[in-house]
Amino acid sequence: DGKDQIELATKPRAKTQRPPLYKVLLLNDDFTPMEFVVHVLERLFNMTHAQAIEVMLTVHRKGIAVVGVFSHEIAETKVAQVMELARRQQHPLQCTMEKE
Ligand code: TYC
Repeated sequence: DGKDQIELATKPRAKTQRPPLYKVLLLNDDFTPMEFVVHVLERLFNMTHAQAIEVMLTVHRKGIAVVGVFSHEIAETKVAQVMELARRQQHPLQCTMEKE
């Protein structure tokens, strides 16, 4: 019947390409207030207050943590937004991105 032909005609040639994802990482420092970091996580990463506290404390204890995973463009925007909020308040908070 025609079913085999349809399957042959639509057989994928190679693994489907997915756009690479990027981890957005927040770095600890000794000066940025905990409340500011919590605010940034709530505001830019759509975390609840409880989630934001938990992630902030992970960064504080471990030195670094992933705060989200995004497409390259969104990750770049998030990093720029974190850095801009920190700069405006003169906090040394650092945020970076890394291919997953
Ligand atoms: N270590 C900072 C303090 O004790 C708090 C902090 C947490 C700073 C997370 C940055 O990404 C950070 N005030």
